[in-house]
Amino acid sequence: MDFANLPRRWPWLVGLALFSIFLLYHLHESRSLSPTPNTVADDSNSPLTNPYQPPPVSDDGHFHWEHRPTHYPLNSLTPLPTGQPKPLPRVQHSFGPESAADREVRLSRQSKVKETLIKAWQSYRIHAWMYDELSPISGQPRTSFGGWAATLVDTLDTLWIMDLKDEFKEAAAAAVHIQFSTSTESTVNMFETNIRYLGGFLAAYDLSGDERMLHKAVEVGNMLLVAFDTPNHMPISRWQWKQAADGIEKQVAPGFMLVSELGSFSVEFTRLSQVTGDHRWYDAIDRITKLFESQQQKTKIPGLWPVVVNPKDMDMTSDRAFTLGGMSDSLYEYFPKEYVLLGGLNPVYERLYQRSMAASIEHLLFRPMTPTNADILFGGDARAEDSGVALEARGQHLTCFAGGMFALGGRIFSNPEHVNIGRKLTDACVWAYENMSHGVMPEIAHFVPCPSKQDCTWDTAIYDAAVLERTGSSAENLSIDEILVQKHLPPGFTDIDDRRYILRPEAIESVFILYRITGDKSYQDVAWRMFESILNLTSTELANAAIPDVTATGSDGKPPKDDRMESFWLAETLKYFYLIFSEPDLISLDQYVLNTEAHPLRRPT
Ligand code: DMJ
Repeated sequence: MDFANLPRRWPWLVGLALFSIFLLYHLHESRSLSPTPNTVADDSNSPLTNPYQPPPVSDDGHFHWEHRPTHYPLNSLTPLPTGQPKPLPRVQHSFGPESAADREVRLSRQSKVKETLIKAWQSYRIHAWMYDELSPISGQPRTSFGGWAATLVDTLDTLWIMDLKDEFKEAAAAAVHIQFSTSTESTVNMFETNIRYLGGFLAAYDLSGDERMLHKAVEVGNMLLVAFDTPNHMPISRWQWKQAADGIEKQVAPGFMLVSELGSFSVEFTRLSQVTGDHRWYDAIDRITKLFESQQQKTKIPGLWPVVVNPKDMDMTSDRAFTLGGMSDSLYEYFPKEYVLLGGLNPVYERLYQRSMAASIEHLLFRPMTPTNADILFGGDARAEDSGVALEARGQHLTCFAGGMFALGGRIFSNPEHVNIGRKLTDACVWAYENMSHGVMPEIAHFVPCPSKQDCTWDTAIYDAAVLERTGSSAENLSIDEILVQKHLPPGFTDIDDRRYILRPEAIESVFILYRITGDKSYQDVAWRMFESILNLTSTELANAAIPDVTATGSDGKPPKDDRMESFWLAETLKYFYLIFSEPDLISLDQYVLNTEAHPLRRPT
């Protein structure tokens, strides 16, 4: 060492020292996010040339989930599939030129949707900023999903898509300060955390490229992974986060879990592995997928999984209740979406889709008897009895997503019959909207199932008998006409089991997907009628409110309202209404898959 020249060289030496510290730091940090050493053969399957680097950890005084010791370390990790994504069939219709008149109508409808979003967002911003929800009548803030600003995170990508970039910037900057190391609630719902928060941050990152959104996604992902630290690596769905953070008590997966809660981590976890190059998340969902596949033909209705499963004992064969609706829905929705997100490189998702849809067509889908003999289908429920499978001819608003699922699956797997089924399922929900007195479908209703899906003729005697059966002894002294009036039953409906409309998206979701797939412009008109009806019932001074009974009529001619606005109103419902009136290449279904909370995630190219 030439000490005489040291003064001239010191800036260079200091630079070298700083660079070495930087390098050591990043090597250390990337190890803490990388798969367990030696368990993944190599990283060549990472879709990234620059694997994810977390931001420098400052001693911020907060607990970090990735530092919690693991009780059940993994012996091996399944990495993301390797290879070039397959060239999948085109999803969207090839749209031609649009007339000036059509464009004018479309844009004016779209601007009304945007206006509705802006009003709700500004009210949230003023009255409930950083809380989970705004109460749309009282203006009170509300905590409902962990206390991590659910509406803010869920709406990030909607703001981006609607070109509200200043609002996006403000929300993204605020989101950086959300603390996932703690929660205002003692039990956290991992399904909701995954679809709303992880999905929300991933889409915000995919659309904007804002690295801070990726860091937040990783934070949420690290927390979610702790719920998989169980002996068999199956997750806990209703999670006592505090005990988990303490790390003293070992966790075990529950013996009772809703099947959608177990089966709906795949899309978000896969995207997180893709954008970070860290396979731990993909490995976690791959274990669940393998369980679903191993039991698919062993359940009481082979091809389908029951509503309740047992992750603790890894058993899905006991429960007898089956549906495509609430508590099962996104399990099925995610098979074609996960296939697409993986660029067709894991064929298991096609098998899961094909077998479950074949069983659904046979056991769950039914044609309701309607006065106009409409050729439509609802997704009902089924119960596996010892004597055979019994159909419950219930239609749920939640099941309205199935039209979009069949249509997307039909396109991806080149099956026009599935696109056709998707259309009929979508049309049933549209029919239900249009036949309600205020133009909005209730949460759950019963219908008369036609004996055949092929043809069906209205029969008043059969309908009346079904209404009387559903009504039971409470209507002994009433005539059929009195019952129909008293129960506000539109023709074709035999009962309305749950009269709420809670600002849900599933019907417009399928209408949007069918429009993008078929190019049928009548779906834009359907969407507009739905939008006007929903707005007419739900608008408040501040935003939009849930409706406890869509059949009721108050003194103002409308049903009363509930003081509740779930974040999916901004994340999903308004996004779909906006997108159906946008240029078809905005969030093209050939470039994105939308998670079950309508968060668009980039497909591989
Ligand atoms: C949303 O959180 C998601 O769409 C979920 O899959 C079902 N329920 C709500 C919307 O209704």
